[in-house]
Amino acid sequence: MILHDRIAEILPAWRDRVNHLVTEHRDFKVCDVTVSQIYQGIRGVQIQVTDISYVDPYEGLRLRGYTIPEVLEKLPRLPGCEFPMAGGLYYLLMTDSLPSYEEALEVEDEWKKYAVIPQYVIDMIHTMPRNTHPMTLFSQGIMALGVDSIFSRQYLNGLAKSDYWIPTLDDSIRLTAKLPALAAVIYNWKYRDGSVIAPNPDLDWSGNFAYMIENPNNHEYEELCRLFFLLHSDHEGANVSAHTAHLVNSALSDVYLASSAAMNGLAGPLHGLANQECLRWLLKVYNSFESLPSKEEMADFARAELKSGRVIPGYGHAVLRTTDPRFTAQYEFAKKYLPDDELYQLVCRIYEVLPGILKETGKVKNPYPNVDAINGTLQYHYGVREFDFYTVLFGVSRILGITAHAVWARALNKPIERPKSLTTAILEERVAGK
Ligand code: AMX
Repeated sequence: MILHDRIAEILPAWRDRVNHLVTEHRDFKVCDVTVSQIYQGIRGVQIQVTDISYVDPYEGLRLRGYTIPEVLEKLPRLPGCEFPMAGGLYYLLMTDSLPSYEEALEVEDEWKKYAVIPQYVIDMIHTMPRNTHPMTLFSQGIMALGVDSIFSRQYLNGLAKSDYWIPTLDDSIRLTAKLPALAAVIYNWKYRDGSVIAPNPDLDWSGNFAYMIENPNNHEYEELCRLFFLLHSDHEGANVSAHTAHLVNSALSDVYLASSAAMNGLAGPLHGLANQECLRWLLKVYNSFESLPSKEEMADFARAELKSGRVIPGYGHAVLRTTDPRFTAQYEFAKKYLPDDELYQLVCRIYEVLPGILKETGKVKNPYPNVDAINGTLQYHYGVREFDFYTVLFGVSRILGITAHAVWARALNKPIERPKSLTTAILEERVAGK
C-alpha cells in the first residue's frame, strides 16, 4: 500500500539521522530536571522526540512542520468540499510529505476496505449498561477490535525487529478505518434509536461520521467533521494521551492496546474532557443574561468568576502563548456558516473582553483562547448536544496522530521506556549533598 511504500523509501535516511545522534552525541545533555519539575508533573522536561507534530508557543501546532493554515490550504480536498480529506492528513503524518490528490484518495480507499465494525463489537457495546460513559465504550470498542491485531500475530511467529513497523502500520490503517463507524455506533446507541448505519462508500472518512449519525444538516456538518478531525489529530508527543500510547506501545503492545490506553487518559477532566466544561460554562453565561451581554456586562461577569477563585474554561494553555490557531480555524468556520448563532456571538463577545481581564490578573501566562473555547459551540449548533460525547470526537481524531507516532517508534526501533524513580529519602539526601 502507498503508505508502506513511501515509509520504506524514506526510512533508511531517518534511521541514519537517529543513529548518528545516538552514536556521535550520546552524552550530549538535553536538559536538567529540577526537584520542582519532578513533583509538578515533569512539566516542560524534554523527554520525547517525535517528528509528527510540534507545538510552538507563538505559532501553535505544526503538523509535520506545517502550520494549521498551511495544512488547511495545502492538503487535497474532494470536489465541492471546503476542507481537506483526512486521508491526505494521514498520508502527511505518516510519510512526512504532502500528498497529491490521488495519494490522499488512495488512503481514503484503503480505509473504506476496513470501515465496517464487526458484529461482536456492536453486540458488546449494546450489552453495556446505558449509563456507561461514551469514552469507556470507545476504549472498550478499540480493545475489542484488537483481537485481529496483525502485529501481535506476526510477533508471536518471530517477526524481525526491523519489520515491526510494517504490521504496526497494517493495524493502524485497520483501526483508524473503523473509528468513525465505532463512534457512530456508540452515538446512535447512547442518544438515538440504536440503529447501525453502514458507512457510505461515496463519502470520505470524516464525512462518513456525519452520515452515520444521520445529522440533519449533513453537508455543513460533514465539513465541520473534516475540519474538526484535522485540527485535533495531534499535539506533540508528551501530552497525557500521546505519552500514554507511546509508553504502552514501547512494551510492544499493539496499537489497539496503546490507543485504548491513550483514550483512557484522554477521558480525564484535565485533558480531553475539558471541552465539555467549556461549553457548560458558555451556556451558564448565556443563561445568565436575557440577551447577548454588553462588553461591560461580560467583563463584570468574568471578574466575578475570577474573584470567586474559578478558572475561565477555554482560556490559557500550558504551552501556547497566543490564540490557539485551532480556535481561529473554527472561529472562521463559525463566522462563515453560523454567524447568527447566539452562542457563537457570545464566544466572540468573550474573545473581545476576556484576554484583557485575564491580563489584569498578572499571573495568567496565556490570556488567549484555546481550542476548547469554541469546539462545543459548533457541535451544539449542529445538534450534537450530548456533552459527554465530545471527547469521543476528539479521540477519533487523536488516534490518527497516535498511530503515526507508533509506526515511527517501531520504524526507528525505539526501545521500551523505563525511566527511574527515587524515594523521598534519596532525594532529601541528594539535596543535602550526601
Ligand atoms: N482562568 C483563570 N485563571 C487562569 C486561567 C484561566 N483560564 N488560566 C490560567 N490561570 C491561572 C492559573 O490557575 C494559575 O493560577 P495560580 O498561580 O493561582 O495557581 C496562573 O494563572 C498561572 O497559570 P498558567 O501558567 O498560565 O497556566 P497553566 O500552565 O498552569 O495551566 C491551563 C494551563 C490550561 C490548565 C489553565 O490555563 C486553565 O486552567 N485554563 C482553563 C481550563 C481550560 O481551558 N482547559 C483546556 C486546556 C486546553 C487543552 O489542553 N485541551
